[in-house]
Amino acid sequence: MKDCIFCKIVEGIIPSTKYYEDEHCYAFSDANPMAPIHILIVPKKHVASLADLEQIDDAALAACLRAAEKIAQKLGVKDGYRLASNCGKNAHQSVQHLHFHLLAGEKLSPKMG
Ligand code: DGP
Repeated sequence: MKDCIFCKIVEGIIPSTKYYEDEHCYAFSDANPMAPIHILIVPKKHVASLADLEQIDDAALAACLRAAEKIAQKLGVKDGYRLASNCGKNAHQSVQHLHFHLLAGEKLSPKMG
């Protein structure tokens, strides 16, 4: 989609540090890391958020979720990770292209809110 930062990253127009890619999804470093490992996993097809899942195939959604464990294994993540997706204003979603934050590399806050 025109004017979507994450579409431009997927297309390689905006550079990124890639961690994983398959036919459905792309994963890259978050520009504003909140943990020693902070990677964003996005579907290649533009969809704004979890509120619009009917616009992407189940295979694309599954690929994003499965990518997290693949990346964790590739990076040798020990003792777990968090996978989170902010959806909408109240959750402070700032980029309107569905993305999953993969956070790891330290003991994460037990607070989710
Ligand atoms: P959220 O608040 O859930 O919408 O998170 C959006 C994340 O996207 C935020 O952690 C910072 C990251 N981000 C925003 N713009 C860019 C960018 O141009 N490149 C990269 N790598 N990350 C970005």
